[in-house]
Amino acid sequence: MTAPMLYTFRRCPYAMRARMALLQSSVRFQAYELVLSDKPAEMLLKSPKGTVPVLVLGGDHVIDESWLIMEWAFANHDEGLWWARAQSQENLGLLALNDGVFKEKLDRYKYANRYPGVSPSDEREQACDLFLRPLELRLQDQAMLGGAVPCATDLAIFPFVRQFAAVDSDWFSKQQLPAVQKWLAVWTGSELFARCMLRLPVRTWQWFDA
Ligand SMILES: N[C@@H](CCC(=O)N[C@@H](CS)C(=O)NCC(=O)O)C(=O)O
Repeated sequence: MTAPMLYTFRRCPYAMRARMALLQSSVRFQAYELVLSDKPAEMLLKSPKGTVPVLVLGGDHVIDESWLIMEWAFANHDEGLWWARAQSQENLGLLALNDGVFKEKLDRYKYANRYPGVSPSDEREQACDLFLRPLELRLQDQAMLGGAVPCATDLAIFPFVRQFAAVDSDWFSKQQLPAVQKWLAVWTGSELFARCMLRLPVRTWQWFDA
């Protein structure tokens, strides 16, 4: 098999989860760090919807949804059962909330200027009510979403919580979300995250040898 090739964007939380899953499952891959305003024609031919990440495998096999890239990665190698533990009803429910209402509120909070008439502080409050407080309750009982140990849901979700926290880190640090704050600090300080945030030159294929 030719090496998997990933079109990616370093700061995209969907691309982060894909890169971490590939690294965690020991898949050796090449990566193309693109410029969002100048997506390569070859990528758009393979995935016309134009979002990253896109994983190109041998032949015509293309996976252009981050969660499905994670599934493919863990199907390759998953000694720690990171994928299996992500399949519980609770974890799938959390993922749906993250990719749905939380992402929507995050965008309206972070990029408020793109949403005229929207109150960023209302969006932030709703994001807490609908997602971060339920997440807090889960994490008060267990260190990770996989239980005592991580799973694919942790990887899929924390890049979005990180983005939310970074909009106003001072405000975030003062919220009554101690378990979420601790969990986020563990992940942002992890070796896996550092490896996934490797800086690559743009518009060129490189081995992702983090
Ligand atoms: N459902 C997709 C969403 C991916 C997505 O929306 N990625 C953003 C970057 S964070 C993107 O490529 N947006 C297109 C653009 O900005 O042109 C997935 O999970 O892979």
